[in-house]
Amino acid sequence: MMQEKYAPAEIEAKWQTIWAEQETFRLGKRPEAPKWYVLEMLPYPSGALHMGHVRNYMLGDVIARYQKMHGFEVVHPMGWDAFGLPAENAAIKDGVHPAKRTQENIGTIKAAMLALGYSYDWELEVNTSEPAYYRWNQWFFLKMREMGLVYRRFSRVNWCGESVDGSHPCFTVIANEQVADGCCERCDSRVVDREMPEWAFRITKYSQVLLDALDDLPDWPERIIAAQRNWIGRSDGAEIDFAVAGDEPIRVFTTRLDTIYGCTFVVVAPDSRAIRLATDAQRPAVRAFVAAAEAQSKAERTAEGAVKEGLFTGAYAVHPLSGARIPVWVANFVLSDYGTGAVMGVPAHDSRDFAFAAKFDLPIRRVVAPGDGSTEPEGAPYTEEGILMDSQEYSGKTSALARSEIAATLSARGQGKLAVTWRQKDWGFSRQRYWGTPIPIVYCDHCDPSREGISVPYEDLPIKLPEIETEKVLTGKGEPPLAKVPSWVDVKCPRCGGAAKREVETMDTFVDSSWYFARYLCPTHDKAPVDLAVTKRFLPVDLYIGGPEHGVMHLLYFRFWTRVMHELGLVNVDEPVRKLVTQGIVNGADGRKMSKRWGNAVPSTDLVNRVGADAARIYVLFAGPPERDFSWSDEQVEGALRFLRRVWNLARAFAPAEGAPVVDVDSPSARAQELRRTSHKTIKRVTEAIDRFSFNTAISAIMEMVNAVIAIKDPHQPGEVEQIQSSVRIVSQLLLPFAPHFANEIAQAYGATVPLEEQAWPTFDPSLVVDDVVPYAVQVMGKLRAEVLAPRTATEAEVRAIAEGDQKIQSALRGKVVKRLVFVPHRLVNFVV
Ligand code: ANZ
Ligand code: ZN
Repeated sequence: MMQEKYAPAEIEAKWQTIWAEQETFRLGKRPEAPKWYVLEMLPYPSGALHMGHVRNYMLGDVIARYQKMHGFEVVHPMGWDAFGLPAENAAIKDGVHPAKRTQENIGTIKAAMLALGYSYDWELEVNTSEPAYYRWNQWFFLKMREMGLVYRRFSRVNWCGESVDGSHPCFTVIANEQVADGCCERCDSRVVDREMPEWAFRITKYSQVLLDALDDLPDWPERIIAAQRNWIGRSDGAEIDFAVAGDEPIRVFTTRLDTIYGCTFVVVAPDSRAIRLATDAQRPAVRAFVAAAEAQSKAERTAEGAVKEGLFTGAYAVHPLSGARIPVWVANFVLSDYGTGAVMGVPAHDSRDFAFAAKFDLPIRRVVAPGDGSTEPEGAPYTEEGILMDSQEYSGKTSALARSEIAATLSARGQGKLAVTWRQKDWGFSRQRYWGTPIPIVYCDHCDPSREGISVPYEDLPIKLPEIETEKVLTGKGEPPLAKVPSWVDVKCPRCGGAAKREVETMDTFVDSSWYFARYLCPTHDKAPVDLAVTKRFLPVDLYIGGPEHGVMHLLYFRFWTRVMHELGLVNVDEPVRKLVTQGIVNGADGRKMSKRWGNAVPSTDLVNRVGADAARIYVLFAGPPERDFSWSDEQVEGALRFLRRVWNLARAFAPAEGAPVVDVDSPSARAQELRRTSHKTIKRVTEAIDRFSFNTAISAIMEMVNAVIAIKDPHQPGEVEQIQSSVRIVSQLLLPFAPHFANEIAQAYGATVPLEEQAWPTFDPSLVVDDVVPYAVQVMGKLRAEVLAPRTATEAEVRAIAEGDQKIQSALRGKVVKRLVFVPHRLVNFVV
């Protein structure tokens, strides 16, 4: 018996209990079945789950349940990206230990997830801040150091460390992407460049393979592929030398070797070389210029529209082909860490050089003309390729030909060669923070005077974060927090046993999220990070869902790490993810991105308490296509609840008596037949919509079907009640991925004995889904026995097959031999026996 009123709280608690007790979502129940791995980006456990998260996880949940109903062994895990800055910054403010806060937040979020009915296998749960997890980060570090993929370098980094208007700086290195307008995205403090030692992964060793493999990811969004391609940034060009009296030649990188005769100046980056190159007269000015440029962060210097500052060094270089004397300048737009840190200035053909030449009154020399003979406008650079002019023996040749011939000439003279430059840099991963994975390194003045760092032996792992007195250690001032814990810092050297010091830096949390997808598959394995026997069965991830903001860094690190794991024999795939879906942003009712910051976040618990999980789920999916942004609307939430109530009332009105058998009615009425067709068409539409990730149209198709059922107001003709019951059953199956508690409750009232997740996804009868159909009278020896519907385009054989499928015709033909068939298109068939 279904209750009179739809009561989500009761039903939802009931089914959540059943799923838990029956371990409905436990991995490993279908050892023979093909696998399907659905992964959602693991959350950072901040205060509450808001609707942006809810939608992200819903997209995965729909597919997980849908694929389970298709018979797959579904992997659907969840875990916590538990290390990181926010918990530590909060600790600096209020003294609550990050571990404590993180644990509380996880409890809150997990409860919110359970209340939403997500189909996770919680046995797979991973928490990256636990030693059982991060010890493997340390293990990877050691292995990768042996492989030559980890090294220590000095580099210019973005340092978040200058308070602005009372902001609290993060006092750590941050990535370029976390800098906005020269400030830290997290805390709004000013970001400055700092020269300091850091640990780095040699990800650039994989630049080419990571680039090439993008071609084999047809199911990734085009814009993510483009973003990765651009980030890796392979640039094909040449390096050429401009001789300088009394110094090393200046080597420049150019992609336009064909414009070399148009070079009227050379520009070097503002660093020590510029100071060295400068003439004595110019040196003080150059030194001041370099100092000023260094005070600017890289982000500021290269921002589009940034003012082009420059200064003549007083030095001259020799043009490698023409022998001309070329002035050497220093300018802020030349980066010391791209290409060779120097460029040849060709103002006639490069916009930036043009602006520079205009500002400093440098000569402009045209050497490439459009190939079609058109004249290019005066007062602007011509940046396309074309035909060379005023370029000695290369004049008249195309840009492409000239490039290869010039490269050959220069290379024969030892003055240049073809070269490739990459935008991608190695991944600096050391952070000056407490709440992260300790780097397993020890410094011993005795064994390691140059401070390369001595690797901690594997058997000493994990190097656990020390217990701390939060207020004393997490101060947000001075040295890295771990340096303030003497009992932890002071160790014995693993080589000589003498007094030594631990590395006090911790790892970037992007390390944690680079391999968690594999750890989910064997979260308690303790021989290695993961077990090949298991990863072999379940990788790659079939579907990965997350925010587009992770399109570059996380997803590149993730791809890089997978290759390293393959080399280490831990997995047997090169690419971690087959299909990637990036979701749009959920905005608050005010149209701004939903966030604590704007006070417009709707916590999922508020919504679930008000309308129930199923209505909340329907709402977030119905609001729009996954990849599109949408704005919160209370009205639409109510609409979702009203829809479920309508279905509830319908199902209750026609619920079969307990134990009532399913009956097939002989001659269903035309209305019943039409409803049957509508139901099958809906199965088809919903199935195809889910396959396309068009969950909103899937739900609207179900809504239309429900309307069609309700439209039969007084079902009294043969087969109508039965068909309505059958349609309600179909509705329950189709609703399962979207409103699983609700769907299961109805299915149970209609006789289901196991959860719908364990049942098969409904299939449709192809003959029932054709739109353009005509009724055929079916006769046996001239006597009308039945009426069937056949597609208007059906052939005689197809109509015959449909007629023979009808029960009444089957019994009329039983024991008889059909001699002939009379076929009148669009009218009748007559069996002559
Ligand atoms: C001469 C030239 C002539 C250039 C011309 C372009 C057009 P991508 O494609 O991004 O790799 N460049 C080289 N190193 C640089 C550095 N460290 N900082 C700033 N700019 C640098 O761009 C390559 C081009 O960017 C190079 O080709 C160089 O300018 C400049 F008509 O050389 B070109
Ligand atoms: Zn030592």
